[in-house]
Amino acid sequence: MEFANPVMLASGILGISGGSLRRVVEAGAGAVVTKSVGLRPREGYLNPSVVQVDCGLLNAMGLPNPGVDYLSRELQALDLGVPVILSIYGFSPEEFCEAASIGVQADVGGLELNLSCPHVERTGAEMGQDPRLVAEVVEEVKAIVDRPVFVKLTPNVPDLGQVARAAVEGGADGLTAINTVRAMKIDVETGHPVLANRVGGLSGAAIKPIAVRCVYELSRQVEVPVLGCGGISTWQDAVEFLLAGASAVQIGTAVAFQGLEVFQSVKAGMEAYLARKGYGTVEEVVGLAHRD
Ligand code: RRO
Repeated sequence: MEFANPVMLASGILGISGGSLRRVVEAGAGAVVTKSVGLRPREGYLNPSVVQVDCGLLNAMGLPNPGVDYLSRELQALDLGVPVILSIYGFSPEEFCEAASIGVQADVGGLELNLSCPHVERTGAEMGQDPRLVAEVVEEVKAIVDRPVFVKLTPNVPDLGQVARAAVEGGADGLTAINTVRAMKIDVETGHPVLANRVGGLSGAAIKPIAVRCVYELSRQVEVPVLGCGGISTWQDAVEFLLAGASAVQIGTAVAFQGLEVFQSVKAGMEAYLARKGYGTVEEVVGLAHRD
C-alpha cells in the first residue's frame, strides 16, 4: 500500500464520517484510519467517557459507532486520494469476517483489526491478548479479503512479541503499535472513578515512551511493516518512531490538543529533518536505532 506520506490519522478520532476524513486529508494526512466499526451500531458508554489527565487523555468511549454497513456506504462515495483503512472489531472470528466482507465492499485500501481496545468485554484486548485467537482472526479474515490487513496491538500483555508473531503467522500484512494503555483517574472529592466505565485507555504524550519501546521490540521480531502510534504530536516524536522501526506513524490524541495543523507540522518537520541529515527517503531512517 502506497501512502501519500507517512503521517496518518489514527483510529478513534474524526474517523466516523466522510466529511471529517476529508478534512484530515486536506490537512495533510498521508492515509487515514476510521473509527472501529462492527456488525451492529453501538451507543458506547455513558459520560464521562473522556477526561484529560497529565500528559494525555483517558477514554472509555465503549466503541460507539454507526456499524460497518453505514460507514462502508459512507466511504463508497468518497474519493480522498489517499488510502482509507477501515478499522473493524468483532466479538468472534466470525464477526470479524462478516464485518470485513461488508467493509471491503467500499473502496478501502485495507483493514485494521482492532484486537486491542482495552475496556470492552469479549472483544479488543480480551481477544488480542490470546495469540492463538489473534492468529485465527487474522487467518480467517485474510482468507476472504484481498486487501492488506493490519492488526492493532495492545501493550497490555506480558509478551507483545508473541502476539505480534501470531498475527504475522496468521497472515497480517502489517502491525499497528499501540492502542491505549489501561488506566484510571479517581476524583479525590467524590472518591469515585471519573470515567463512567471506571477504567479506560490512556493516550497521548504519557504513553509515548511505551509505544516507542513496543515498536522497537516488534520491528526486530517481525518482517512486516509496523505503524507507530502513541503520543505523537511533533516531528521529533514521529522521527523517534521511524528510528525505532516504524514505517509510518499515526496521530490521534494530538489532533484533540492541537487541531488538524498537527499533520502539516509533523510532515514538514520530518521532511526538513530528512533533508538536513542528507536522507533521500523515509525508508532510509526506518529502524536506524537498531544499529550497534
Ligand atoms: O471506543 C473506545 O472506547 C476505544 C477503542 Br474501540 C479503542 O480501541 N481504544 C480506546 O482507547 N478506546
